[in-house]
Amino acid sequence: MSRAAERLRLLINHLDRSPDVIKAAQTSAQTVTYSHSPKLRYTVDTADLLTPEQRLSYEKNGFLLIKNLVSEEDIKRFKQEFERISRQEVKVPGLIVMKDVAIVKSEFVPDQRAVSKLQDFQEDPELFRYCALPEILKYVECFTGPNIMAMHTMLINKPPDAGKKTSRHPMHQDLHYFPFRPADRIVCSWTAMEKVNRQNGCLVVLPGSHTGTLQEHDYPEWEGGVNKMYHGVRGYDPEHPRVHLEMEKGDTVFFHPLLIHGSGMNQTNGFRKAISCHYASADCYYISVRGTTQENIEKEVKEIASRKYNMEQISFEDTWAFRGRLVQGERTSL
Ligand SMILES: O=C(O)CCC(=O)C(=O)O
Repeated sequence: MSRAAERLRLLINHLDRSPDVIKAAQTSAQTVTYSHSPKLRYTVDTADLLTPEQRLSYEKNGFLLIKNLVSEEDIKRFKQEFERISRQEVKVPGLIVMKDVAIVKSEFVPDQRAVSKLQDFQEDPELFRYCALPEILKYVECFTGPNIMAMHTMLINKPPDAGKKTSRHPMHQDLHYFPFRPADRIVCSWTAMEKVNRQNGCLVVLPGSHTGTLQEHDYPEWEGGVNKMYHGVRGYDPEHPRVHLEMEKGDTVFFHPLLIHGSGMNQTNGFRKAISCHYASADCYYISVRGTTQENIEKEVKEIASRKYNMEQISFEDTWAFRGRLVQGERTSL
């Protein structure tokens, strides 16, 4: 047994005997505490990369923040590619270029200021390099196992809020968007492309919410308007403790698809950029969402996809199967 595995075994034995409160790995935002012994369900760290504290922290809280993971040079290249796409110098098949509702309603701005999000950049080799970075994949494998699919890609350019609070991202669970399971073998990596803090709208998470079930989601009733596809979770406990993930450029947070999270308003004059990818084990399988709370997002995605690809009949599963790309191991199922 490796030293890390041995430490983990000792730590768990210790926890099994003692109900005492212990401290978990510290995030940049705050320290989270434990009060009972965990079962290792959310991690599959076969390579023993995670320290026992990191592993237990993810099990308990549903997220893990790794500081300084992506290099300055890579982030610079992702920014440059984002700018080229925004200036329409590069055409990327399948890419969705989104604009903030407040900006759509104002005058036309022909550059990156108009773009609030790039989604589905799997056909852009420069941006897609993010999803295959070895430093990211080695952590992803701790949650998905060795066969890894990059299922969903985004570069978020949160704009300065125009006064309508539309730059907020409502609290949600990413699993709402996914017709594949098991949830525990799916993980998101989200890398800050600059310093993110409460002023420019960092991520905010509800630690431990990943141990719950998938909740009903819909558009929130916000006076200033809501961005397309930004569904919010209905009826979560507003008293649940929150963690604001303040991060430096290159810091990366990995989180579970049931973790309730969102992001605040950007109250600065600058744009807040982050790049992210949702990964799933290639051994995951598709499910039918008929009769479930996910029917509303299925309908919306199918409508967008059939307009975009000019196909009358397209299944929810197909919209995922042709966007997914293998980044490690074998494409066994998805
Ligand atoms: O980057 C953000 O502001 C939030 C991103 C997010 O949670 C999402 O797109 O699902």
